[in-house]
Amino acid sequence: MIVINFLDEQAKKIMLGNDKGNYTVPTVGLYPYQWNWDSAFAALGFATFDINRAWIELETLFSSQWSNGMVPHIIFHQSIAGYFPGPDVWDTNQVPQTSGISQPPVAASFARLIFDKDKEFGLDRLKELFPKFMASHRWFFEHRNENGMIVVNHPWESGRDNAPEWDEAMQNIDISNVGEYDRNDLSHVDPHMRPQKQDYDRFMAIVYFARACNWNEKTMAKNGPFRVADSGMTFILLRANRDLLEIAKILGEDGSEIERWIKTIERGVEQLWNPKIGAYDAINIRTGTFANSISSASFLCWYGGVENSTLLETFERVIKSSTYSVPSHDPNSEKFEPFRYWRGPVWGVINTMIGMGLKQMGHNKRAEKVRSDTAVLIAKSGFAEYFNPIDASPAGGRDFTWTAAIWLAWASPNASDFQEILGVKNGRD
Ligand code: 9WN
Repeated sequence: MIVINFLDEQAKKIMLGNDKGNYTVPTVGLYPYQWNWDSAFAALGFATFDINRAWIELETLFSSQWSNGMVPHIIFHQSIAGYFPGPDVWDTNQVPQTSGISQPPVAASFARLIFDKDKEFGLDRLKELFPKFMASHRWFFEHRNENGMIVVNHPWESGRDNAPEWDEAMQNIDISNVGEYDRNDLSHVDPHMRPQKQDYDRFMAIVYFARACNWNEKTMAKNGPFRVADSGMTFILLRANRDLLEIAKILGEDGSEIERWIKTIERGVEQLWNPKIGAYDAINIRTGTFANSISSASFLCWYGGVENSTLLETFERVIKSSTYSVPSHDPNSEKFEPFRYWRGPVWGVINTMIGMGLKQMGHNKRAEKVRSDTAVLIAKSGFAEYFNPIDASPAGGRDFTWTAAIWLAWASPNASDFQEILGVKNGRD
């Protein structure tokens, strides 16, 4: 218990250390700005000890929403030397400056949880945010919807930068005009834990294409160098819509548009099922081909409220191949790299969503394994950005906001509040 209380205190300290007043940076140095889904996780963490600060985090995030509804993936509140690509590279003409793509929309789901913690306090805050959540989800349906599958225009948009899901689509990107650039990430983190130059050249080629067409969504959808349907994004938006519908009911708002969105994705998601690998997969929209990649994004299906017994078998197999759950890529695949960013390591935030989903679908034992593995990783190796799934070593940035946040809200044995809100009473297993 002493260790747990110590870790609770550490987690709070990290969050407060990364707190810039009305937003939180993911970690000092490596990521000096506000990131979209990091902030939503931060809000969940703040809600365990400062509910007002939790709402402020979401409000700051949505104050940079574009007029078309998009919530950008990075908000450059102040100019800080040392992050590449910085605001001048994105050149999106926003105030404050922002990147030009989005990130997984977890905000509405977490706002619902934060509201449930203190309904009286949160009601006005939720009311103010509701139209902004609607505009953000509508943007996804207008600009990232391919037949009910949700696509990403850049691997960064998925939040899983260099996952093997993107390899095939990335290969086709022309990098002849990318030229030289200086990456700052490699001065903060060991290069063998980060995406490689071949990935970064392609990341930049997509940014330069989008910048050249002035971030025009129609042009990017039609001719952009990268457009891939992502099971992670699709399940996260499905879940976010279910939560938004509940929020609409709480506020007495019309939920019919949200109901239509839910039906659209429920149909769309079936196309992402790849029987060859027994998992939900990514599809390159340009070529129609599956990535043939079993990744932790597939296991977000329960979080999206979708049941699949074959996937449970795949999940069991993947979990058995790894000391700690849930590796971001199948350890049995030749592409598995236990230290390289999204090609194998465990991420606490993905585990949180997988654990929440498993629990809500009644898979209590599996949910508890994912939670306790996450807790052990943090207890052994601290609040790292991510972890080696075989030997638990810490990787990437340290003193990471979202790892601290999910510890407080979900992984810590003391995190009973959210576990009760999230849990189902009568699990099947
Ligand atoms: C690019 C901040 C972000 C996370 C992403 C993670 C990583 C950035 C990077 O860090 O991406 O957006 O420079 O690698 O992949 O999920 O939001 O923590």
